[in-house]
Amino acid sequence: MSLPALLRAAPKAELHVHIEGTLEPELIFRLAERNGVVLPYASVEALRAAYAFSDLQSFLDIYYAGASVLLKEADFFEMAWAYFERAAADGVVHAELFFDPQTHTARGVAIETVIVGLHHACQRAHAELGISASLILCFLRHLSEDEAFATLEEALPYRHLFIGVGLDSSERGHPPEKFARVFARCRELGLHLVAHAGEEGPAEYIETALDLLQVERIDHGVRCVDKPTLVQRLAATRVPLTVCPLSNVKLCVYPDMGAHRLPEMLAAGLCVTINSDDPAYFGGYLLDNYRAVFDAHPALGRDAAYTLAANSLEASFVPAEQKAGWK
Ligand code: ES4
Ligand code: ZN
Repeated sequence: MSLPALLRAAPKAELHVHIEGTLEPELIFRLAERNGVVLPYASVEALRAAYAFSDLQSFLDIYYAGASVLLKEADFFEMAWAYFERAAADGVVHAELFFDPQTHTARGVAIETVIVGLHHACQRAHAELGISASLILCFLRHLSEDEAFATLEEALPYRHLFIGVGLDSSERGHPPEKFARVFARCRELGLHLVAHAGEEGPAEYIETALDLLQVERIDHGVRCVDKPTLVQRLAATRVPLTVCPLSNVKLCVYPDMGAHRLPEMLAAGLCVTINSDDPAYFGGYLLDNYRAVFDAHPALGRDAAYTLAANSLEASFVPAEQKAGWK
């Protein structure tokens, strides 16, 4: 089997995808019209033309504007269903979706609307596409600890519909320790814990996410290469890193894919996984991310393809029995 065919055929898990980041411009415009939301862009083309980012914040401003069209349960369902159809075509067998409730509750959307709409899409993905899927609630780190606690409280009636919590949005200036007490509470509730760290922020944020938040995976984590002792620690403990190559290039973490440090992270024995982050904004879904990495790094071959796909299954939060079924 050729390498591109192998990349598609290998069973893969996607562990770092913001479901609001899968909203394609066409769906944004369709939902805006249906919901009577006025967008600050004249057309699909004008919106797409605005997708030129200089850093994380320049992206987040547009991403939050795009999410403003989501009002009804059916909107959340349609967005996630469109993602699952796309993921199935890429050979995704399991997906853990991030969602940002605070982006929606701030606009008066009930958290029930968000969670139930997404949950129905997860159920249908399992029934019709054979994809197992679960939800991870993310706290926006630019907001306060109190607001995170209030969001957690609102979400508790739906505790059975999400498996964990994460931390996303503007990283610099909002270190993990700001949410240490929120994460401690989530841990008591038996939730899985993850956090974005070391995307734009320093390697130290990865360490504080591990030590003070006690996260089980690091989202991005690419800045770990700045600190050899941290790389050794991550390799020894096999804490997974959910790396998002096209995102990193679009948000100027690296000047181009050839400069991405993924090959040396793999060589260091890290549990690296490949993910799409916000595929509608960054130019590709999961398989596009795999292809972009392998195209830019010809030294990566079939071994790397197997390792990356296997890492994604290993790093998922599915029960051990389900993992055994994938082997
Ligand atoms: C995000 Cl790329 C990225 N980083 C941090 N927070 C996010 N939310 C959506 N995409
Ligand atoms: Zn992300």
